[in-house]
Amino acid sequence: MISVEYRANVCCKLRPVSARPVTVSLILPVLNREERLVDVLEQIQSTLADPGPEVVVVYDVTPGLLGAVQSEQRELEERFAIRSVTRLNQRGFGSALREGFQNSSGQVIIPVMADYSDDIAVIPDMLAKIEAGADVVAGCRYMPGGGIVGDTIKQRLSRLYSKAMQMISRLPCQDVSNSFKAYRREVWENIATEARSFDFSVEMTVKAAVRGYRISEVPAVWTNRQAGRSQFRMFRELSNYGRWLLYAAAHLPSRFFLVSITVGTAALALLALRSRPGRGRRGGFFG
Ligand SMILES: Nc1nc2c(ncn2[C@@H]2O[C@H](COP(=O)(O)OP(=O)(O)OP(=O)(O)O)[C@@H](O)[C@H]2O)c(=O)[nH]1
Ligand SMILES: [Mg+2]
Repeated sequence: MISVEYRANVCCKLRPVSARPVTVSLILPVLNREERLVDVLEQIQSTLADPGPEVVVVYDVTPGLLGAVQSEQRELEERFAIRSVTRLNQRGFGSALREGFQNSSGQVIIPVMADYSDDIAVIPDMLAKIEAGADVVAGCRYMPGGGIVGDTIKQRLSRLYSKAMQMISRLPCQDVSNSFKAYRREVWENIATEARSFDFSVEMTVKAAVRGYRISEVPAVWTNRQAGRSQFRMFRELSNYGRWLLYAAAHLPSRFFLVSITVGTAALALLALRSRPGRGRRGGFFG
């Protein structure tokens, strides 16, 4: 059974960064409960000017926890004027974000993790880039001013993934795997996405670049979760993330990738010719 509830409908405007204010929606995905969700909402409230952005929290809830989650929702809606979407028996980080995007109204949409890992103070910088013409602005951990607090093997693999993406494609983004990105609504409306899991933001960024949207970056510090349980399963995600590398290589190949493919293909062809039956007896291809 799938149940979707829509609660308080609040749309606010972020502090104008130019003469024409940009409306912003923050999408917070939550699997059952996140201990630090209140801290994130407090930080949003204190960092972003009054009136703040539209905040859409997308809960995926196991039926046994519905009662507890609903009372938390009522409290948070009253205290922070959030909008919450509740899905029963549904899962998936990507599908939760999609649900949130669909139920938001801001001109700029920004996924924010509910475990207090994203740097809310960076949002005005993201908006300034959008106003300067960018369509997607990535929070980047790998540029001066950015960083990771609480480095783990997963973070190192994530960095390696972003490096691999840069080597094989022309994607102008050093931190493609970070979910903390600002998207102009038009980008979301014009891109068909299919990722149901954590690779959603990679898909959005790669497809946006393929469609010619402008990608920009701002430094952001990402803090590893200090409470609760991670939902990220490394081996399950390998094929999810792998396919976007292939997609990027096919649609936005880098010069390095094209040269490597050409040289590799030529080397294989030479090897194949050398090992043709009869060649060896007559001295081989060069002999
Ligand atoms: N609605 C919904 N939210 C999810 C789902 N999976 C993860 N989330 C939320 O998405 C955010 C990121 O998930 P995490 O488990 O922290 O993933 P991660 O950041 O890669 O892992 P950590 O390194 O442990 O922080 C958190 O706010 C989760 O509650 C899901 O299936 N549905
Ligand atoms: Mg996390």
